Order: sequence, then structure tokens, then C-alpha cells
Amino acid sequence: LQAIRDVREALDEDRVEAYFQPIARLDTGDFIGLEALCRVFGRDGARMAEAPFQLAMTDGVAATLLTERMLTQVARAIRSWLDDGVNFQHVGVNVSAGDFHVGALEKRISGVFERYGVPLRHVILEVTELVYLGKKDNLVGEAVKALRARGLLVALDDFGTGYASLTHLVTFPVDIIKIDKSFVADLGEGGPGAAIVGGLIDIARKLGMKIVAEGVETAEQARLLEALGCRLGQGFFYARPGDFDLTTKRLRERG
Ligand code: G
Ligand code: G
Ligand code: NA
Ligand code: MN
Repeated sequence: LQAIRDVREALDEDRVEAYFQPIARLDTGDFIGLEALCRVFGRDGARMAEAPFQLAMTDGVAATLLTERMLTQVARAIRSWLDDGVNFQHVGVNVSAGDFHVGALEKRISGVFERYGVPLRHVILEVTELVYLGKKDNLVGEAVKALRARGLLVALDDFGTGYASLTHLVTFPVDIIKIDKSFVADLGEGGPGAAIVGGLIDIARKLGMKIVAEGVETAEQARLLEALGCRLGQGFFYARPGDFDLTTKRLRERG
């Protein structure tokens, strides 16, 4: 598959880079954390499009190699921020279903952060419910359980877009839910969006989970989310994903 070859070639030629998008407190706008987002560049410097990237991530080998690279870059970034006294709480890393096909995810993750002396409490694993659903033998659940016991946090990504989502909240170990941007986009003007988001926030709260609203693009959305009881947001209104240097600068200014 061309997309898989492209990702592997980019890995070989060091054209894979971790970018970081800040997660902000809705009340103050301060940045409390980050989500690491992978940027794969072609030889011409253009960014690889999302569709082929997602396709490549369904391949166990490509996903594993790419995750390895992301984990290393994230660990190195966290090490640097800790050394420089830059303020932040945690960095989320996305993992896809393909990552779990290979197994030993627990060792692979903990090994990388140990090498850099980074405590796992600074790390969030962002998974979609599809990652959990894809595996019948509970490999995912076991790996996640072991990592959580060592302080790592788990975020359920794109929450609300799957099916049987509410069941998943009690079956899967989850610390944070990330409300999908489609719900944030539907907020406002008395439509059903606010009721849905408000309901999700209430449920997460009662289950003792943190909530992050994704895709916050306007001040109005931030205000509505805050009124609904949400405390954290991520989106273009606060900042677009940026590279390590820009992110360091942002954390110094607003961390
Ligand atoms: O970064 P956005 O800007 O375009 O990301 C597009 C999609 O790719 C999102 O669904 C996001 O979760 C996914 N994604 C981004 N970075 C990574 C990564 O490092 N690993 C995996 N598995 N998915 C990622
Ligand atoms: O991991 P996840 O699938 O949630 O990936 C987040 C995706 O959302 C990334 O592609 C990121 O670039 C994108 N994104 C981040 N902030 C915004 C935003 O405010 N609006 C929109 N439309 N997309 C966003
Ligand atoms: Na994510
Ligand atoms: Mn998401």
C-alpha cells in the first residue's frame, strides 16, 4: 500500500515530527497540557494528507514504528521542559488499534519514558473506543491497566462519535474524556448541541473523570462550554498545533 510505504520512507528519512497543541483552562486561558500530533512530511516538505495517514495507521508495523518515533520525541520534549522548569502537567499521545496488534505496548511505552527519566504521570494515552473494541482478547485492557497503575492517564478520544459510548465509560479504564469537536461545533443558539454536551459533562463528572472539549474555535464556544461545567478546552481559538520551539515559547508565556 502506497500510504504505508510513504510513512515508512518518512520515518527512514526523518520526516516525522511531533507537533503539540495546547490544552487550555477555559477560565484563564492558561495552557495546562498538550496533545502531541504527528506530522509526516513528504520529500517536497508538504504535509501528508489525513486520509492516507489514517490508512497507514491501520497497518500494525507502520503504526508501531510511528508510535515509537512519537513516544521518543514526546519523551525528549518532556525531559527538556522538566529540565528548564517550563510549566505543564501532561502530554497526550495518540495510539491507534494497530499499535496493540504487536503487543508489549506496556513495555514499549514505559521503556521510552524510563530512558528519559520521565514519570508516567506526565503522559496521557489517547485512545478511541475503536481501539478497545478492536481487540477481543483484552490485550488493550491489560496493557492500559498496567500503565495506569504506574501513573499514566488514559483519555477517551473523539468521545460521542462511536456507539454504545456510555457503556464504554464504565467498562474501560478512563481518566479523561475528550468531547469530539463535532459536538462543540453544534453548540449554541438553543439547538440540541448544548443539551448533549451538558449531559456528557455531567456524566463524566459523576464518574470522576476530567473533560476536555475539542475543536474550540470561538470565544463564544469557550464561554458556553464553561457555562455547561467544562473546565478544559483545546482548539484553534487557543492555538493551532505547533512545533517544539513554538510550544516551548507558548508554555513559557501561558503555561
Ligand atoms: O493532527 P490532526 O491534525 O490532523 O490529526 C488527524 C488525525 O490523526 C487525528 O484523528 C489524530 O488523532 C490522528 N493522529 C495525529 N497524530 C497521531 C499520532 O501520533 N498517532 C496516531 N495513531 N494518530 C495520530
Ligand atoms: O486526536 P484527534 O482525532 O482528536 O485529533 C484532533 C484533530 O483535531 C487534529 O487533526 C487537530 O489538528 C484537529 N483540531 C484541533 N483543533 C481544532 C479546531 O479548533 N477545529 C478543528 N476543526 N480541528 C481541530
Ligand atoms: Na487525540
Ligand atoms: Mn479527538
